[in-house]
Amino acid sequence: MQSELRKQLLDAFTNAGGEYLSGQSLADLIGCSRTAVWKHIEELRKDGFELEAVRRKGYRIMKTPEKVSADEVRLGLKTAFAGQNIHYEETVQSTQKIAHSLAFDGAEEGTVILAEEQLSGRGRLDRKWYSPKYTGIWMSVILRPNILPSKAPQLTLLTAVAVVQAIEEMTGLSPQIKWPNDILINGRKVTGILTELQADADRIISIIIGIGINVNQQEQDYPEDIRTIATSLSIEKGDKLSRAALIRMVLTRLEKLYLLYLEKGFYPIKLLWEGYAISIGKEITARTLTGNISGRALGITDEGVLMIEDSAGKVHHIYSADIELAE
Ligand code: BT5
Repeated sequence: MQSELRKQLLDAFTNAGGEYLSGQSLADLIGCSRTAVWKHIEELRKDGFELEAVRRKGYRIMKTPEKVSADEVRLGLKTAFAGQNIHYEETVQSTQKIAHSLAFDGAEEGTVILAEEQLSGRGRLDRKWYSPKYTGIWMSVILRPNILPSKAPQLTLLTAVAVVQAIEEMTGLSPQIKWPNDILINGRKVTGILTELQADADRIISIIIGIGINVNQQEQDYPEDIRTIATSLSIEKGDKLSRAALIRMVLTRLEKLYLLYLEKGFYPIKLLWEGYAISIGKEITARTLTGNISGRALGITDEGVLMIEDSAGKVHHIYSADIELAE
């Protein structure tokens, strides 16, 4: 919808203070047909506005969508750097893309890019991440750890622990982690993490951690191809949740674990991670770019690499894969 028309329409509803406005008066106001008004109303509904239509009375606004403002997130955020600088956008292609360019331009450590909606949210290997408006947390965090590029995957595992702890704290639910980057509740995916790097051969310049958390979606909000594999905190909890509060919890946990990691290395993170891991001791198949490996998941190494023991007793080290659990 053209933004000027949309603004006029929303202003009219705000000024009406909950009273009905007829289709004709709206049409006159914004200078278009009643059919066009109806189309604009449908667009607003798609964006989370609740608009009631009553015959012979017209339309009135019942509820505006819940946005997450950067100020609301910052309010009460007690971190030293994570989220102290928030770059907020309503609609983006991908928060990762923006994060890359801000990082390249020297954005400080802990800078967060937060969007209400992503038009081409990305997963690993160019897969899509479905990121509808006002329902989830779609954010990227810029970190600048002084570690070797080969250690970057550890930050994915660290972030998974931070998100699980935040979800536990907020909802009392018990999420589990499927190596390396999926967070599941009752076997369905509630969060995905994507770690990307800007690095020289032997030095990380910045690491960009993309976090996608499904918060307030309902089952019918998902496209069919992921309806049976995805869930949201609201579906699992039966309640709507404050995205701003959850973002604060994630950033607080993330900073704490990150500082621990910089001081003590990966080992303490590994111990925490194992406490939440779904696959350890189970029969799994790892689908890698070079083929599949099936066997029992032994755990992760001190570096964060997954170990699978096949039926011949050979232990494979897996650096990157999608994992399937045997039924
Ligand atoms: C991931 O990839 O799980 C990483 C997702 C990272 C998303 C964040 S949002 C903020 C930042 N900006 C971005 O553009 N991305 C990051 P992967 O393991 O490849 O999983 C992708 C698969 O998950 C897809 O192929 C679908 O099957 C499924 N999927 C897509 N959208 C989903 C959703 N909203 N909830 C659950 N599953 C989803």
